[in-house]
Amino acid sequence: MGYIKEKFKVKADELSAEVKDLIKNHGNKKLDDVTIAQAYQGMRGIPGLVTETSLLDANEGIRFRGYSIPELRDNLPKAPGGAEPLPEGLFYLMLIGELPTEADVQYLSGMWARRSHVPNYVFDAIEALPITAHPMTMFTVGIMALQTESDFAKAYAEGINKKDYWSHMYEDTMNLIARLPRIAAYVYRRKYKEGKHIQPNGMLDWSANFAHMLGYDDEGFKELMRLYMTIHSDHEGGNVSAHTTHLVGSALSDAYLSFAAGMNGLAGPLHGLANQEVIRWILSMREELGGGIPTKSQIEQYVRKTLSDGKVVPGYGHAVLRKTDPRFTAQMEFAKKHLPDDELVRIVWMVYETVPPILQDLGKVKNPWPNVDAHSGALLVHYGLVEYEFYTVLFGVSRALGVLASLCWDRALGLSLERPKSVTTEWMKLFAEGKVEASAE
Ligand code: HAX
Repeated sequence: MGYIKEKFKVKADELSAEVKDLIKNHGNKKLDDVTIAQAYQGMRGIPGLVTETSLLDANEGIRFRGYSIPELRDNLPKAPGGAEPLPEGLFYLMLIGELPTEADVQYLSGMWARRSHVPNYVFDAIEALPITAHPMTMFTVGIMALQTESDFAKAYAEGINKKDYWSHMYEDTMNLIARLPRIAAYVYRRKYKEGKHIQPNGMLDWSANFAHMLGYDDEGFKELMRLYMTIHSDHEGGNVSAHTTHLVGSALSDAYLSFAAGMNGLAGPLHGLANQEVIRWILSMREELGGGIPTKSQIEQYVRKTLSDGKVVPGYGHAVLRKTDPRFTAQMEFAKKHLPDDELVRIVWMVYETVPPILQDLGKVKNPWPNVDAHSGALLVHYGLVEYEFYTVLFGVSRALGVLASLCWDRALGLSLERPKSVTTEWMKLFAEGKVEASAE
């Protein structure tokens, strides 16, 4: 057993004992009351999930095991000569709960490089789809084809003890994270670069190798990938991709099945697909206004037209956050340092000055501030990755780090099958009139 796996086992045993005590001594303590509005409106704010890897504060933003994004940028190991954190380090932090050393990060880079082989039938499955298929569809089909490799599914079929579930989930997690960049790059090169594929370079770190396989060997792009893969990885447990991965995993579906399900959620425009929608929206605005940098009043008019057409302004708003997303700020800082004069970046910043007061004036939008997706596209376009339909795949590769680390914890803690209670509107009406009592099934 590798030393990270051993360390995870020690941590998991400790926490499992604490969780057992917590349930035994305080299991009946109420976390919250649930309102009728919460049941109809997306279960906002109901604390019904446990996720160890990160915690979101509405005003402060995400913290990974207690560390904010600026703190991660200061404290996680970097590539030689680089300034952005290596996502291998963030994965270690999420999995083990401690900051990694340089050696831990190198160990993970090496392990993922060694495990990165993708069998040909995965590429064949992607090839079977029409070239017009969305990259997220190709990506998910690739992940599903790879499910044949699941260590967890094989072990379960052979009849393993439930105490060992975590060990097989750990192996699946490491193998899947190692292989995702290859699958994602294959999708990109197949769809946009005439099927001219680029072989991996096992000497590079995980993000740099991904950039290389996509066809971008620029050092600036590699740094962007390291930052991008770090900040998109996790956003506590209730977002659609994390929650779906966890939910499907609770049926003891393996990591491939669970993660592919999560990716189908990420592919929705109110979640991860918003990153392609933002750049599509900005490019259409620029085209409609005849090119160049629009004025603030032109942007304002375009925003108002979007709203009056019954559409959302992509990249703005959030189900939990109530301030500018620190993931947006991190990308803005990257742009200020590396590409302050980029035209698209300047438009993104003008949109940032224009949109919040308009959304605020609507009176119903709970968070008028930008989220992670409002900035990412402009950075990618700058380095030449202009095929915006691919952007959610990049998000998906990163999201694997958080949701798969969480899946290891789910199995290590022996979390139960997820099965909340549902009721009908007829029942809700009777409840509102005091004619039935809320009670567990
Ligand atoms: N533009 C226009 N209207 C918006 C809006 C926006 N950016 N954000 C919220 N609203 C509207 C909602 O559609 C809702 O309107 P109705 O009552 O008419 O249905 C109202 O304001 C209240 O919504 P809310 O409570 O503020 O927001 P929700 O928690 O329901 O939804 C969303 C959160 C992220 C889905 C929402 O803000 C949105 O649609 N934003 C644009 C899409 C987007 O950027 N999604 C990415 C979010 C981050 C993420 O997951 N990234 O992967």
